[in-house]
Amino acid sequence: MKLKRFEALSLQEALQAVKAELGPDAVIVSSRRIQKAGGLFGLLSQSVIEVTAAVDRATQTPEVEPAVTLDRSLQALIKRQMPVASPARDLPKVKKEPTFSEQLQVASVLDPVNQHLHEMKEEIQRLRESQKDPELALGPLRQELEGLRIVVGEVLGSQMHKRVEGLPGDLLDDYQTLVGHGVDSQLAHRLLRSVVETLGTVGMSNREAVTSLLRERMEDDLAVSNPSVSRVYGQKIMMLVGPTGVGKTTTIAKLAGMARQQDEHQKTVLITLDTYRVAAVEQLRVFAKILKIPLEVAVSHQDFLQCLGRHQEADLILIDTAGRSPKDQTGHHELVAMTRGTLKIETHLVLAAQVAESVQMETLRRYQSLPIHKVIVTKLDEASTFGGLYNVLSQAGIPVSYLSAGQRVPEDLEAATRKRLVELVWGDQPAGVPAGQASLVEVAH
Ligand SMILES: Nc1nc2c(ncn2[C@@H]2O[C@H](COP(=O)(O)OP(=O)(O)OP(=O)(O)O)[C@@H](O)[C@H]2O)c(=O)[nH]1
Ligand SMILES: [Mg+2]
Repeated sequence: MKLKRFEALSLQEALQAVKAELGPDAVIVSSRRIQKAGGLFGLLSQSVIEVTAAVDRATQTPEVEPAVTLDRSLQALIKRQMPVASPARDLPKVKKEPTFSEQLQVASVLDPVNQHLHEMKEEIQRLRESQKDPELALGPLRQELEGLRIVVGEVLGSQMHKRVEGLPGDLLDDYQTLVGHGVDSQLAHRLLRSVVETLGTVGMSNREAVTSLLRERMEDDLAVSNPSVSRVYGQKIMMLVGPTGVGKTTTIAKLAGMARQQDEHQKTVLITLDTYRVAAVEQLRVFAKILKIPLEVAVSHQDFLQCLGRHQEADLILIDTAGRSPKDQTGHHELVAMTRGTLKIETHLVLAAQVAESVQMETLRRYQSLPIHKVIVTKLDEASTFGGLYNVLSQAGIPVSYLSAGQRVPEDLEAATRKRLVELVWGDQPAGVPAGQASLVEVAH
C-alpha cells in the first residue's frame, strides 16, 4: 500500500495529479482545504486542497474505504438534502465502491460548490463582524445556498443511480427493463444480485444462462394453483369475491363454460349472493340459461346453507358475490361469516390487472379476514405493464388460480402458470388469450 499526499488549487486538479502519479486504481483516503502560507515571509497565504490518496501496488485493489472527505458544512448540506431530493431513494444499497472516474466526476462538480461555501462562510463572518442588518444581506446568500442544495442533490442522485448501474454485464439493461415495467427497484435488484451470485463473473457472459436463471428466480417468487375442476376429485365449491366491477360474474360464467368444455357430464350449479342489485342476478341468469345450468339466489346466510345442502350431488358449485365498496363493513362481515361457517369453500379473490398496485395491496389487506385461498387476475388485456402485479403477487404469496384477458366466455380465461405471469412482466406476449374455438357465449354489455 502506498500513501501519498497531493496539494492543488482545486480538488479536480489534485485528483488529476493523483491519477497521473498513482494510476486509476488509486483511492482517495481524505481531502481537505487548508490555508497555505506563501510569498514574502509567509505573509501571503492561499487556500489549497490537500488530498491523501492510496494505491495497492500488489493487487491494484484498494484496501482502504474510499471516501471524499468534504467540508463539514457541505456534509451537513448533503445530509439535509438526501431525504428531500432522493430520485434514487428506493434504490438498493450496492456495495460497489465508486471508481476513480466517478470520484473525479463528483469532485469536478462538488469542488466549486465546496469553494463557494467557503466564500459564503467568510462572507457570513464578515457580516457578523460588521454592524449592518444581517437580514438584508442574508437573502441573496440563502438563494445561493438553495441553488447549491439543488446541484448537490442532482449530483448525488446521478451517482447513486450509477452505482446500481454498476451491475455487471447486461444486467443493467435487465434492471432498467424490469423497473421500467413497474417491478419494485429493490425486488429487481435482489433478483439480479441472486443471478450474479449463482452464475459468478464467468457465467455472467452467457446471456442465455442469465436470462433463463433470472426468469426462473422470478417464477420462484410466484405461486400458482389451479383447482382441478373435475368429478374425479369430488365436489368443488368456489366462491369469487372482490371489489366492484373486477369481473367476478363474468369469470363465474367462464369457469362454468370451461368446466362444460372439459366434461359435458359434469354437474355445475351457480349460486349468487349478489342480491344487492337486481341487474346482477339477471346478468348471471342469462349465463345460466345459455349454459343450461341451475342458478340459485341466496338472500341470507341460512338460505345459502340450504342451497349448498340441496346440491350435494353437484360436481362444481360456483358462488358469485356482490362487489362491495371498501366502506361497506356490513356486507364484508356477512361474507366473512358465510365463508367461515362452510369450511369446504375455496375463496378466490378477483383482482383486475390494470388497477394500481397500492389499491391491489389495500384490497388484499381488506379481504385477509375471509380468508383468501387463491387469486384470480382479470382484465390483463386492459393493463399495459405487469410489474406492479408481480410486486403484489410475490409479496402476498397467495397462489394465482386463473387469468382472464377479455370478455369472451369462456375462451378468455386460462389456468395461471408462473411462466405466463413472468412473460407478462417482460412484455413477451400480448396479454390477450390466443383465440381458440368459437365462443360458448358472446357477452354483450
Ligand atoms: N377487458 C376485459 N373486461 C372484462 C374482463 N372480465 C370482465 N370484464 C368486463 O368487466 C365488466 C364487469 O364485469 P362483471 O363480471 O360484471 O364484474 P363484477 O366483479 O361481477 O362486478 P360487480 O358484480 O358489480 O361487483 C363487464 O363489462 C365484463 O365484461 C376481462 O378479463 N377483460
Ligand atoms: Mg357481479
